[in-house]
Amino acid sequence: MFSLNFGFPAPHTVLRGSLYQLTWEKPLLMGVVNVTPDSFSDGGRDLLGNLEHALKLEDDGADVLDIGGESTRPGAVPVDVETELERVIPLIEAIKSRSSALISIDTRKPEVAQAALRAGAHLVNDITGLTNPAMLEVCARFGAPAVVMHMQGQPQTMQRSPQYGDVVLEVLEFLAFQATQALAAGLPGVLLDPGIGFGKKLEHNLALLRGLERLTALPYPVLVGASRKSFIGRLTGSELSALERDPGSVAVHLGCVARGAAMLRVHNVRMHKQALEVWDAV
Ligand code: HH2
Repeated sequence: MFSLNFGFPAPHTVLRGSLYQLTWEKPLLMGVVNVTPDSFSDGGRDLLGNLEHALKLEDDGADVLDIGGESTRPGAVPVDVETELERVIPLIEAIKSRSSALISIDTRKPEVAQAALRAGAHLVNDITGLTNPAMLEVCARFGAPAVVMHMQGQPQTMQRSPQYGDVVLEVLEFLAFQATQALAAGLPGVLLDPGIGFGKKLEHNLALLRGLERLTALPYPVLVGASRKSFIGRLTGSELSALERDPGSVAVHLGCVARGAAMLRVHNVRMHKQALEVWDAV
């Protein structure tokens, strides 16, 4: 167990769905499974390849598998509901037939969230922060908790000129408000996510990471997803490819755990698992 010196709060329940409860004594790992042809760092596998990838992430120590059928990288072209459903539902069904892993559906579309929950997903990861009332309604109806993420703008244009006064305060106020709305709508729980790289320049990402304690002081578990994001390359002053950014991702995420993060959304689960175990031990 991490000591309080690392700013790690007492164990508590991170997720409580209608049929399960995930308690948090150590930081949890959410493994990214992109069922897309155009994600910024991976994707492009067929159904069997995605199933093998998901099961490997579970084997590597993922506590939750995050299945996404639409890339939301800066400039990404949106996909329609049918396409997204065709990508994610067969995979969720295949995972359910082979494993009892907790499954998260990474979508901003209520129709996709609903079909995924019906197919057995356990929680909804909404990059639009539950701003769509239909998404709130779906989550409440299925008794599903949700990740509430902050984004300024839309993926296609969000990196053109993001503007903030006090970025930490603005993100915090948005997340706290959306969390209250979600609980009032009947969701059993939420995780808050500052949305690293979603309508944020390098300075905004850094301010949010350095000021994460202001978010983790709120009475909700916090998730951070900095894995392989481009600001990591920028910090090293070199043009690292996405796959070369794993060591920087681990460094960022350990800093987040030190500031009280409860869950990390990562591509390389194995590397993060080892880093967390060793850091815990020393
Ligand atoms: N980042 C991405 C996608 N979904 N969800 C949450 N809650 N937090 C994040 O930081 C986050 C997210 C982008 O990463 P990835 O899924 O690997 O890329 P792409 O959107 O290109 O598929």
